[in-house]
Amino acid sequence: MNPSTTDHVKIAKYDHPTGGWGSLKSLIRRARAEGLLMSGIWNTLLRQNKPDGYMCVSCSWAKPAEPRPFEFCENGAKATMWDQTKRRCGPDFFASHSVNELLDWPDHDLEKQGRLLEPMRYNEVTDKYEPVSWEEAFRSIGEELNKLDPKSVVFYTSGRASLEASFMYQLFARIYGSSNLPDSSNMCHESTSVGLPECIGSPVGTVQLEDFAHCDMMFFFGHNTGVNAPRLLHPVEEARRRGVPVITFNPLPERGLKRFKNPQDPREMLSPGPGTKMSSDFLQLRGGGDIAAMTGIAKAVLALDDAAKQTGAPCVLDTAFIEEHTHGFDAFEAYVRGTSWKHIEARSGLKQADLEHVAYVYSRASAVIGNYGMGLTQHRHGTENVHMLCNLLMMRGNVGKRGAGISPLRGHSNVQGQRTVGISEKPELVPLDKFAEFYRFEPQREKGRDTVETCEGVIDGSVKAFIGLGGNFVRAVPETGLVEASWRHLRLHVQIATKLNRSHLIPGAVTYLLPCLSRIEKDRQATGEQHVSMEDSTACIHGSFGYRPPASPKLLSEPKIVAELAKATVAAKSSIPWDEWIDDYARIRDEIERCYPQHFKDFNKRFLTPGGFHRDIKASNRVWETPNKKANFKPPTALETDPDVDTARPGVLTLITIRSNDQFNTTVYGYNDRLRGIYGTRMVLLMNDDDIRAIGLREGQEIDVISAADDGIERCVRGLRVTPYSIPRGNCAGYYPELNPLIPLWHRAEKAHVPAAKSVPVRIIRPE
Ligand SMILES: Nc1nc2c(c(=O)[nH]1)N[C@H]1C(S)=C(S)[C@@H](COP(=O)(O)OP(=O)(O)OC[C@H]3O[C@@H](n4cnc5c(=O)[nH]c(N)nc54)[C@H](O)[C@@H]3O)O[C@H]1N2
Ligand SMILES: Nc1nc2c(c(=O)[nH]1)N[C@H]1C(S)=C(S)[C@@H](COP(=O)(O)OP(=O)(O)OC[C@H]3O[C@@H](n4cnc5c(=O)[nH]c(N)nc54)[C@H](O)[C@@H]3O)O[C@H]1N2
Ligand SMILES: [Mo]
Repeated sequence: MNPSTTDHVKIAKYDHPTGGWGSLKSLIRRARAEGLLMSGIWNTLLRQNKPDGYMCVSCSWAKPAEPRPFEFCENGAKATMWDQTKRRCGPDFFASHSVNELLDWPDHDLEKQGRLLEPMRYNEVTDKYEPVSWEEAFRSIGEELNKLDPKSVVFYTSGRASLEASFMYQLFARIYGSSNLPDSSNMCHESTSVGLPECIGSPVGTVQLEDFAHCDMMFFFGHNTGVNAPRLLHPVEEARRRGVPVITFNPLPERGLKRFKNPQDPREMLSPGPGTKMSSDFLQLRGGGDIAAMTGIAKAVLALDDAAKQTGAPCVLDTAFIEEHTHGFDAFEAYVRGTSWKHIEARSGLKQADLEHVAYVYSRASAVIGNYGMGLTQHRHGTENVHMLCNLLMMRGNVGKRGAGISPLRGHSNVQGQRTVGISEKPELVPLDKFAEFYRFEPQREKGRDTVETCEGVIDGSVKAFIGLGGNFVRAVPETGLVEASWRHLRLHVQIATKLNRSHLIPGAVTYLLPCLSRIEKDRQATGEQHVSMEDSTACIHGSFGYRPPASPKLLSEPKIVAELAKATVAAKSSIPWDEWIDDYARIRDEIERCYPQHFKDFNKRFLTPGGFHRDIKASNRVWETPNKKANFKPPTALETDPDVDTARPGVLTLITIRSNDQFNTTVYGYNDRLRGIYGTRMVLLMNDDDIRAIGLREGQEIDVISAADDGIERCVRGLRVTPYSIPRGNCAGYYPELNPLIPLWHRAEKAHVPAAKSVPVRIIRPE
């Protein structure tokens, strides 16, 4: 594949704040590139994240009931423009490029061709995609599915599809006889979905948007907020103005949590100042050092509590909360006391005095929010990272009260909601009995495959068919080499998508590309215009109203495609009136309410509420849905988040894979990462100066990177540029998905199976 690079590479220091003029300039350039400058796109953006508008297709951050005039950020606007581009990728394009030729194109160039226009079928003889009618596509896919063992068929969902589409999709899979329902969440916050219930009995966070206005301290662990959820910078900025300390832990000095200039505030934009200082303290810890860092803070909190007891001052621990609500504190306390500062410092890369300072600030705050992202979840001990943040918050009663709580910052705009309405490979999380009773079919009760188990099945041949409701599975998963090679043995490969990506270029025996409407577009069905809904990171459900004309008259909506696939495959196997549901999506919402009454009461009425309606999260009210009905302290098994990687071996570095400011997951908008000062290329390896010297490299040199997993599998990415950067020794960083070929499939979070993409053992070699 051509590397992700251009002829105009520049690496420079970027000292400007996030937001500011850089943000606006970047948007105008993007509008021009997509042919949208004079197209009404600015009017469209005014409807983004508004109660009567559409929900942004980028991140999952909360949408306020009283939005700002511009309730969008630089990256949300980029996502809209990328989605609503004037470019079109129709049959002409496919007639002039073979699939083999396209495999050489970088990710950016594939998606840049624009919106897919009509259904296409892969022709092995010509090695090209060719147009096919919808009727023929559905008929043929149904016929293929009915020849296969349902257990060998995987139904993947990327986190963008609506609640309505997702609910129908999982019903279709289950009626067909499969519970192989992996989701992008398996690569993302599954460590949260597994770790949080063990501690607090809820798979989702406990914080709502208004809590940010009432907190008096915040933690950020491993989240690049300025890039991946920029609208969250507004409540953080407001909190900073109130003097709220924000303490950030990250191996990279990410700009967004350093300085921010609000592009929506003319006074700030016109003032020459550097913008708001977003983190009161920024602790540049070693990658994978979070358990150690949090143990250090907990240790210092215990020391402060000991001192308070001696002087008769009020306790620092919230003993009333611990006694009434929790279990396991004694074991946790013993673990913390038994861990030495020497180990904590060595593992975290931070100083005792700095962690004591954090503990002091924490001990003075009465309502604390713990925000986190992929820096905690994508490790071997990702679930223990999540436990540890719960432990730290629970020591001072910071769960289930106003202004406080745990705040996993989810990824895709509806990834959390999909799990809520049944997209899950774990049968115990799904109301199967209700489905069986309401829709008269016998669902598969065995556990299905998650994402990495799907990859294993593709490699060993037990997975025979893959249907993707969005996403770019082959590019997003680890072990790219083996997965791509084995993918070609699939019998059936179907992708429902808006734009061309690399996964579409790896055909099976029978391969279809089914183009769909984006939710920014109007969706007309028999009873008129339809709306959909999604759940944000704070468990609020919102309606989303399409606004733009469809990119092509031949596109179908995701719910419609799912219904037609179901009709072609399992028409007579349940009592579901697929056509009636499609005629009026309100009927799908009624069914969601019937299956999930606790969360979706009066769904059709309430989803129109400005700011959405909040799902019933019991832990937010200190009701713990754990087996012992308590909130549980869970001590970690080790200080190290990635214990089986021996980075002490000479020449082994731990690679952190990251996103740039110019991408949404595998969607690469461009080659500039303005906020990190990297222009014109993504083929960089960010390294500590001392490591560069120790390994005998020089700045700008081209190197190859290989896996240091030593498991007999060769993994290599060629042509990276040595780039000195502020990063702890022993760590290096580079972009996802280009570096995914280096991640072993087995290198994943225990239990949750999230690929450990933030701690990949690698070595550097110089090309001959
Ligand atoms: N514009 C834009 N928005 C997005 C996305 C996008 O690609 N582009 N993706 C969406 C999706 S699906 C997701 S999941 C989220 C992802 O949003 P994030 O959770 O922010 O994910 P990453 O970009 O992978 O960045 C993780 C951060 O963790 C830091 N980090 C790495 N290792 C460690 C560690 O061991 N400890 C700590 N404390 N920090 C560490 C990295 O330096 C980086 O700043 O964003 C969503 N929003
Ligand atoms: N090394 C490494 N690997 C990672 C990560 C990492 O940090 N490091 N992050 C992981 C994470 S957090 C995630 S969530 C996954 C992401 O994995 P995925 O969710 O599978 O990937 P995306 O890049 O979000 O999918 C992009 C594609 O979705 C399609 N698409 C866009 N909009 C729509 C729509 O409205 N409908 C439909 N049907 N299709 C649409 C387009 O065709 C586009 O090409 O990657 C994971 N992989
Ligand atoms: Mo994600």
